[in-house]
Amino acid sequence: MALVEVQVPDIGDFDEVTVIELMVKVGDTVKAEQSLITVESDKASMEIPSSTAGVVKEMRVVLGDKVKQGTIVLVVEAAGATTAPAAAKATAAVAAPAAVAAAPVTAVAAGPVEVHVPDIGDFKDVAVIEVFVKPGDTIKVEQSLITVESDKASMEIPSSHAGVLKELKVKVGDTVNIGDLLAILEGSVVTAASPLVATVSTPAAASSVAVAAPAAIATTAVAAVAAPAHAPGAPTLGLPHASPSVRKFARELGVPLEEVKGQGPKGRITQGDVQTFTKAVMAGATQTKAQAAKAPAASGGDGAALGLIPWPKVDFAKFGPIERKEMGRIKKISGANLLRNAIMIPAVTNHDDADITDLEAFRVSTNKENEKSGIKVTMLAFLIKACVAALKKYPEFNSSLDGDALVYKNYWHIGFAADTPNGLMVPVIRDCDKKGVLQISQEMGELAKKARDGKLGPAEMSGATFTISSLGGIGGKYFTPIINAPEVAILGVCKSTMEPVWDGKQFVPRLMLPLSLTWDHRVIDGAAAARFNAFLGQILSDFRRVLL
Ligand code: CAO
Repeated sequence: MALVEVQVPDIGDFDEVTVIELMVKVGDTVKAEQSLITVESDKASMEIPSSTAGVVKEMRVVLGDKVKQGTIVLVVEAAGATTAPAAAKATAAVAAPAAVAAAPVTAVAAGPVEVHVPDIGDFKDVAVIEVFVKPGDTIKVEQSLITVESDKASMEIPSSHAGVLKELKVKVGDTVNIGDLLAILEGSVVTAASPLVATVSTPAAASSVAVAAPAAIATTAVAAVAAPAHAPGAPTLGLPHASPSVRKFARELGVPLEEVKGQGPKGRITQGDVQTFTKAVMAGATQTKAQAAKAPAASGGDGAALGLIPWPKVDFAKFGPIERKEMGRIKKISGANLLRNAIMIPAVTNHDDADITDLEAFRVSTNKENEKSGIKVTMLAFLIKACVAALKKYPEFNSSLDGDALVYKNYWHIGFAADTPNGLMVPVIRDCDKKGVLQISQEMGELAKKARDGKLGPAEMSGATFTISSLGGIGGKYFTPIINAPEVAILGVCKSTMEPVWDGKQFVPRLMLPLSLTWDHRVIDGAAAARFNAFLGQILSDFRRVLL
């Protein structure tokens, strides 16, 4: 079997182009005309196909290399007589539209002027993949109107005239050919001088190894010249920086390329980037903008994104007088977060009671002693200290999920839910392990006031490792708080009540505090949750244990 050197074919006027993507590697089996590398000039990107079928034995170029016609790309061990015949190469290979010198603008005309697809070389039935302009736009000579794309290259089609766009004759998805009417301009129409200089090249003589890539561009009498698309590093009007085959691949999968982060040179989007994005969407790790738009809003949305039946639409006015009020900003934001957390976290709640008889007595006496200081020691402050002790003993409750890994945090910042006129807010007290109950009580008072006054900054609401939601001052027995992602657990506290508790000999009155611990079952098991609650109960019933 013969070793064949595959060279860069005739790529028109492109002197030296940069290799920006390697699409094959040593050991790969390639077909004749399969794309091997992508090269890029300052104006265009194009794929270089193989002249022959076989197995890649040696790569002769690396990313960043400058290549030109005749540069050996790689060596293939040819699989029999599979070299593409010259004729086939001539039509299939990359036709790089020739660069054309800018024409001086001279004539001024008035009235409607038609703009047609110029000579775009061997490209037939190329798809319009982007439209840059709309009726009413003022167009300059050589301003790009649309981008067209074949399976191997893409290019922008500029306007041959200046003026105001009256009518656009194509849309995304149409296919166009040389001479097709693109647009009608009117107003002060400036015409590019004719003739423009265009390169005419003949198909390269097909040798047994080289790919003939004719840049067969005939000079057109007047007007526009196809300017290859995608200046590297400066994608035009938001067009993603990617090769035609990658964009085709993305379109086939329905991937919105503008949302894919390019990891290639100069941020270029590679096929691997599209695959990574697709995997992330399938795994639910990310959403496309369209999915996000469809996702249920704070109010519940329509549930379509979850495959649910539509949300019931009821004309409430039919049944009685109504008043419609838009929800406030905070309610909308917290609503959307709560909904996501409720749906995405496999949450379980354990309920338990803690005997806080002695602790409450201590709290009341401390407050009496400290009356003059102005700082009121709250039950919530004791709960925070008790939780820090439990979080230290059971560190997974102070962790967060990051993909398949758990991030254990060696700091203990505790959030507490605060009911404000604008809605629920969660201020965060930092480094609770280093602070005493008095300091925590004081900070909590200040933060709760700020929350109610709408003065809480984002920094004061971020970084929590665990949250406590206390309804103790209001009432209730137990509830099921929703975890504040990316935390993995939350403690709900309700109103303590005097209850008869059996001490082994008799019922005694004890002040019992209802605790509801919601935990993420992906991270925490039921037994651990029960242990956490039991430990918390022990601390609250005898706070000296915090010191242990
Ligand atoms: N059991 C019985 N009484 C309790 C109690 C409990 N667990 N916790 C507090 N109390 C009592 C206090 O003793 C105090 O009574 P006095 O006024 O007679 O002294 C009163 O309730 C107020 O308590 P506090 O000043 O200590 O305030 P707090 O710690 O209860 O609340 C804060 C502070 C910010 C948590 C609260 O104002 C708040 O916003 N709570 C609502 C939180 C919320 O909305 N959670 C739900 C989130 S999920 O939707």
